[in-house]
Amino acid sequence: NGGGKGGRGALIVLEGLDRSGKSSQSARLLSFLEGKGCATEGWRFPDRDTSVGKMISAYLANESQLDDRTIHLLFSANRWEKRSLMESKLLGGTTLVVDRYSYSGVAFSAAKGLDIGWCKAPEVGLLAPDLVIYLDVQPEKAAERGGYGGERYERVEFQKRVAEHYHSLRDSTWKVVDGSLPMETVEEQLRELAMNCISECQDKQLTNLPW
Ligand code: NYM
Ligand code: MG
Repeated sequence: NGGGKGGRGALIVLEGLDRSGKSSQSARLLSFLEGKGCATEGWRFPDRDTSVGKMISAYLANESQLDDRTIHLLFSANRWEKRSLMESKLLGGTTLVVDRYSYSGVAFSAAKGLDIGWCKAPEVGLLAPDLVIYLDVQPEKAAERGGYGGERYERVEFQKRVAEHYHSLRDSTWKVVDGSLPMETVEEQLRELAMNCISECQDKQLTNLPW
């Protein structure tokens, strides 16, 4: 809780394949942090509520067709349109638990065959997370979890390529959590990682993605 000591909030990102448990775990983490009296908000990307987000949502639902580079830039724009709000929330002491971020942007587009450097470029200048929690689940296992929701990208062969690209993006801010463990075990690990991150980053400056 930055509040008491006047420190900034933490930018905590959850990443993983579709059906890796990110959304459930973000919700659980959020209510845990709120219960601790920590100023926290849950965010997600794509943020489907903005006008850019609505275009993304239609694309994912196969209701519109867009060129691969065009949709890539829309996903990025959807983060850019939230950057200043993100910064002011963090500086104001609110911790953000964010379901997907730039790593999804790069891993999913690169899995289509786009150049990784090209995919990273529009992300440069966005805020760097203090902690990235990667929920590691085998693509085959994820697919068994009640199936996919019928959106674009929700095919096991594609998800395997996404997983490879995620792997190549790992850096020192990443913590890999075994997402196939029981939900309560995963939840406990996330709580500890998040609490440590929040107390460690209070006096650290916000930085931009190092890409
Ligand atoms: N996705 C998500 C991307 O391809 N690029 C991005 O930048 C982001 C944030 O959108 N299959 C993909 C990953 C998912 C899909 O996300 C929708 P969700 O978390 O299912 O709403
Ligand atoms: Mg999904």
